[in-house]
Amino acid sequence: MKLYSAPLSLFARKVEIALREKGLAFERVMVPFTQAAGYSPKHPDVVAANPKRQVPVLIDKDLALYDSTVILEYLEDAYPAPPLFPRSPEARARCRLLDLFADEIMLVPLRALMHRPGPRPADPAVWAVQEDEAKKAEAVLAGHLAELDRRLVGESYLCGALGTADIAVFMTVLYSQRLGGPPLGGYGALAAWFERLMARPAFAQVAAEIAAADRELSLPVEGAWGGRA
Ligand SMILES: N[C@@H](CCC(=O)N[C@@H](CS)C(=O)NCC(=O)O)C(=O)O
Repeated sequence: MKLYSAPLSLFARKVEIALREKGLAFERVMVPFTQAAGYSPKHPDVVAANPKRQVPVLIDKDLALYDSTVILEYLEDAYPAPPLFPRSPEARARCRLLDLFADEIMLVPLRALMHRPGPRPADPAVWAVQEDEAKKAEAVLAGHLAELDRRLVGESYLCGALGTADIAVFMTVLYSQRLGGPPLGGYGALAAWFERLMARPAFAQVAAEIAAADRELSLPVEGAWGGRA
């Protein structure tokens, strides 16, 4: 298998965790990324395989797939052991909703923090407007973290056993932390879940590689990791 990923791609890193949790070998191709130019120029293989021109792209034999959620569902169908979804249709559907919650609901306020590691705009007024929006987004994220915390009280994982919902939500919680979102200190069950995942090599490797990529590519973010960055 070949995975087109990128150093700071939330969605491609989600696929990396799933591949490693399933014990699947893969060749990783890192596409170019800089904070100033983003994903430009696009990798030609990604453009050829994905009409959205985005990573992740996974090639398995003659199958070319894009979109992290579609890829994770394919991996589960094609390589069912160890499972990353529960068995019953109802439980599977609940887990898919959590994946969607991470990728589409939490992503909205997260996007409003994404200017922080990038180059400062020449006009300070532009930064001030971005930070106004970011402060509003932080309040929304705090609500999402509180909801996740409530769900995790008395639970080790979001869907019973470790699965794709944990992977997707882990990535958004990690990004919230690296972008100076609300510290996890106020959310005991969520913080314990985050540490539980960080103890797993697949999650720890992604977190360490993202931290290394930030040191190379990004400006320091004030308040990242609850001020411990
Ligand atoms: N819904 C897609 C989102 C993919 C996505 O946003 N990829 C970003 C990197 S994290 C990208 O390639 N952005 C470049 C662009 O949109 O031009 C997924 O789950 O894979």
